[in-house]
Amino acid sequence: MSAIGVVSSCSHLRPGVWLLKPGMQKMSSFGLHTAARCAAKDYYEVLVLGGGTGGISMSARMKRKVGAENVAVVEPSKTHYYQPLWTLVGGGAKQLATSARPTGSVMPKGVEWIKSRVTALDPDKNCVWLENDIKIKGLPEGFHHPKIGSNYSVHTVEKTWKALQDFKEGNAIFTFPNTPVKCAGAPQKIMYLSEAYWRKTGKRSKANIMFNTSLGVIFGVKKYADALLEIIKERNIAVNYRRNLVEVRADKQEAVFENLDKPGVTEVHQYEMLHVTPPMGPPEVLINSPVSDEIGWVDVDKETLQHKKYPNVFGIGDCTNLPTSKTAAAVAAQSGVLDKTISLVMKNQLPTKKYDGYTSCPLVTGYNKVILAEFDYNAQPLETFPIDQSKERVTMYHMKADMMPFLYWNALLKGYWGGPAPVRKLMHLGLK
Ligand code: UQ1
Repeated sequence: MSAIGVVSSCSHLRPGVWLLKPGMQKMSSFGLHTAARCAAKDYYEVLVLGGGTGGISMSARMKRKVGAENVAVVEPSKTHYYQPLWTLVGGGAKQLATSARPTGSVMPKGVEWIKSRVTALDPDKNCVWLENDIKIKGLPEGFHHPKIGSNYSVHTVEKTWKALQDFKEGNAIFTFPNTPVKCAGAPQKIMYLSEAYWRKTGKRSKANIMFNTSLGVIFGVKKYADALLEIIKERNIAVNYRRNLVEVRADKQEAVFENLDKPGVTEVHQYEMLHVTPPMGPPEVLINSPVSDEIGWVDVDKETLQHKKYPNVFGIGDCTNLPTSKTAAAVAAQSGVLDKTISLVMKNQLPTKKYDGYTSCPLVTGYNKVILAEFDYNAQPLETFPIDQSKERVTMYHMKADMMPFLYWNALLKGYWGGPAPVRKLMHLGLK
């Protein structure tokens, strides 16, 4: 019996129910599950779990009591069955189809249908957890077809280069998902490289380049966003905001995007090349873990990196809920702070050194050009060099392509690179 109509409290003494969506999948891999799609709200006065007989009839009753906008039903099945008829179907007296109706058609009008599955209940906190089973339809299988790649997985990064070289004529689409990602600049860096490559090989006029992003802005720091928008204009690239990739039909070279401002409304684009940035999130082991926040990120103090509840636990890197962009440069700066924090905690002292959220994104805008974005928790530029880093520069390209790998292998991994703060101080004569 799938029809379990569990109805939460709707009295004024107890609050309603929160929906939690661990949602995404671990950073930088495809497959398994994601939660690209979310419910319209994450809180309902009445939440009905299961859209069977009990669930649907109770949602109709609760709609009359508290109003449709305050009721939601969690039900993964697309079809609702009138099961009593199955006696006759089994006996050959009725066709199975006569017992079936689309779930959407039995949902009371105005009540939200959350197309997901409940994985855990937390009645003490009035929370339910939803499954992360909404992946990009058609992936990762679609990667077996040519014309599609992703720089975000070791299995697909070389497919990007192949698709780029094989490009003949048509749409080149670059995506940004509806989740946090590792290095938020990377989804557009490959677009600028592609544009430059097609210019170099005489194919630029054959390419209609599109950046379809779930976000409402091109980049979170205004100084660099302004510079990028100039480049986008100059290079004749189309940006479509609030567009989330929900399906890839690789055999037909079609990509389907949902308009996040009009849930349920989709657009289909034919592509000659598609670069996918997959939805990302915390690793499975951290979801619902005692060290994690509601989403599944390790819950640490944003300045000391010490766990908020367990003083002998610390966090660094992509798995944490530090509200900054997830990059290797951020890890470098965090490693310096965390070293100090742990040293003091080991001596039973309080941590003193504070992480300012420093992160850096070398925005590759061509085969010899980089805008070196560096910023802090407040999305304010925090630049190492005393020059305008929002300009495209050849020197910064060499720093990214030639110097950074050396610094990474020989200094950061060996624990000798805690980020560029000392260089910045020197460059700014101690003023920054
Ligand atoms: C950095 O520290 C770092 O970590 C090694 C990176 O990752 C590869 C970077 O991309 C950048 C830009 C920095 C910052 C370093 C300087 C010298 C600005």
